[in-house]
Amino acid sequence: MAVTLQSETRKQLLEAFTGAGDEFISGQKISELLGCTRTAVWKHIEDLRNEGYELEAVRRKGYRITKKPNKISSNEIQLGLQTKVMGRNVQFHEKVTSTQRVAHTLAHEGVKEGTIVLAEEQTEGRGRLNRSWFSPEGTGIWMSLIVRPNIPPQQAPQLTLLTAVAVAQGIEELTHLSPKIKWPNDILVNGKKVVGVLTELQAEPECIHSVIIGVGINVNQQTSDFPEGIDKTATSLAIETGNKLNRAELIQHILLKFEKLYFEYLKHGFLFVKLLWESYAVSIGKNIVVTTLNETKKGEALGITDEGVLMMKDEMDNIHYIHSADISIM
Ligand code: BTX
Repeated sequence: MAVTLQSETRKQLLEAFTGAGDEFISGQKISELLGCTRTAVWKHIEDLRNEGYELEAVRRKGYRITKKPNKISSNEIQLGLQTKVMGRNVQFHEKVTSTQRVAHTLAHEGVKEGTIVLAEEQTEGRGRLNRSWFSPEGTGIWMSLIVRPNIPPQQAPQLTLLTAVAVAQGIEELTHLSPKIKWPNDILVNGKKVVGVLTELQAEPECIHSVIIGVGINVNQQTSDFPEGIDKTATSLAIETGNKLNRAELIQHILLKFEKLYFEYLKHGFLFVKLLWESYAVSIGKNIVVTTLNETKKGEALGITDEGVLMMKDEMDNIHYIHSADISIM
């Protein structure tokens, strides 16, 4: 109980500072707002400083925040978040094996749709096909989002494509970079991978219980931070823009984009997502190599079907429908 009260007060205080913008708020006003003594106000201000906020204190004027920490705590995500559902419930961890694993347990326990699990670091971040996802501390966005769409399980891959569009839109809005999507789940900037999306299901043959959408975004890493093996293929938004980004702000943008697309998709179907996806696609019309678990095929990427399946034409003009594979562009 004490912890809840403490975090509620912190939230109120941060909301007041956010609302005030560059203006100072007097100690008197803060104590009225929080219903606590001036000494308690001072204690809260000190706590904020310890959390990494920089505050200016001026006699007879009060306090104002001059710099926020680049943290992705629950408070930082929720302050200024404009969504109704997505990200309204945040489970934040400093360190987990994988946010997907945590989200699976929560989804099973029946948490609300739109719940997100976030971590500063993953020790066993995972990609598709049991591959690993490099998730070092404090530099990226390692997030799993839980949704419960009323769609047949075979349509769930559409959500991977929808998520890729939402993330690309969010990045575009905040950075003015030109992200491209490589089927099915990579987002590239200047030809290098900056985002991976992993969609997992809890479902029965006819019905989905929940979809757990994992999004990994390289935000503030420098080139030397990437280990051998991915150092030539991976990049981060900071490398590409030359600036560090506020991760909480990027999460807010992406959640809002996702929410708009998702509810529109549930109402009107996949077609408009498909068109948006194609506008970001890097592979359409190009010669590609498709690698599945069992074979490798070459041909021209024609586009995706209404179900989000990749269509490829081989040298004999045969059309192949690719449900799951890795592609590289020749
Ligand atoms: P993927 O299988 O398409 O990509 C994994 C491959 O990408 C790896 O084999 C490696 O070559 C390369 N790679 C690994 N880490 C990185 C990185 N940080 N940046 C660029 N390339 C990398 C993509 O799978 C799906 C990744 C989803 C990650 C999120 S993070 C939050 C959530 N929790 C979790 O455990 N996974 C998801």
